[in-house]
Amino acid sequence: MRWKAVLPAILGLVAACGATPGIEIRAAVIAMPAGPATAVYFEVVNNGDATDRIIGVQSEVGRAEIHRSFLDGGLMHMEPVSEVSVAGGEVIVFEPGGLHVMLLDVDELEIGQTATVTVVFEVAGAIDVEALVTSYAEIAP
Ligand SMILES: [Cu+2]
Repeated sequence: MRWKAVLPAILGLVAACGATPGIEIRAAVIAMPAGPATAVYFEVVNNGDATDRIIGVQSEVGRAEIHRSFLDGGLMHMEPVSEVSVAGGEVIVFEPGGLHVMLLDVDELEIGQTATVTVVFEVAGAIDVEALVTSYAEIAP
């Protein structure tokens, strides 16, 4: 039977089409740490119809918290966020100047390496993403 050879090709095709139901996390990067803290950025896509919520984050390379940056009086501040709602069909972008995963007491990292970041959803559960360590200049040119 040729099925064994065909199945991985089919699975690969499904992944490439982004046809996965539910939550998808893409383009995950970790800004190269310049000190004990840095940030993780990614896009969360809710391919389903129902709202889900990010209720926690974890990482193998540091203590992780959800943060939001905001401008106040011309100065950039940030604050912890306890949860992030992602409506059905919605894309939420974690990016410089907005939502991010803060990594504290972060390990030494090298550009080009990947590290696992776990994003915990209320419904979808824990989703692991491999985040690529990237220079901040490349993330926020
Ligand atoms: Cu932060």
